[in-house]
Amino acid sequence: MISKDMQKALNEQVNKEFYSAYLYLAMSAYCSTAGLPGFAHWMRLQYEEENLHVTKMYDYILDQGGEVDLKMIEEPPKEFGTPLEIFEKTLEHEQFITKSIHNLMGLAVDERDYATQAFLQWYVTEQVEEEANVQDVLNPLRMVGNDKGGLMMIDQKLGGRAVSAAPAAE
Ligand code: OFO
Repeated sequence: MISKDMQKALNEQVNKEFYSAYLYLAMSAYCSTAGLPGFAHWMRLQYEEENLHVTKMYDYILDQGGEVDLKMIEEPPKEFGTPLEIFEKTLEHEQFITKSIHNLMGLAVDERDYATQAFLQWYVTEQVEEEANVQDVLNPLRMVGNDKGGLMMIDQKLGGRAVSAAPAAE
């Protein structure tokens, strides 16, 4: 069982994870149109990961006898600028999501809701990986600057990103 406050906070996080998925899908479309198939592939996989983040939390709310409350998803931007700007925005977004997960964890601690703390630990760890994955792309992007050859090499590398393991079973 979860409190009403926790139910509301988890539903708000579901909405943020949906927005993340939407944002990455918009970024993927933008990169495809810009002739950057590797970047588009990376963003598309990110979109799929976000859908997993949504459904994992959705299932938890239901498993705890709570009510799922799906709100309207904000429209993502259509323009994202250069590859470097895209990844700077991505890091900013993931840092925002990390903060949001930490606030949720703070609520679970305040409420002495041990089940939700255990559940959220997966997201805390996942956010470390999310930010590190973005940094791994951001660093070479900062190095190559506007050099077309360098950008093409990074695009090729991102095209090889493999699907990451599904979230561990509960
Ligand atoms: Fe769901 O972690 Fe990214 O946003």
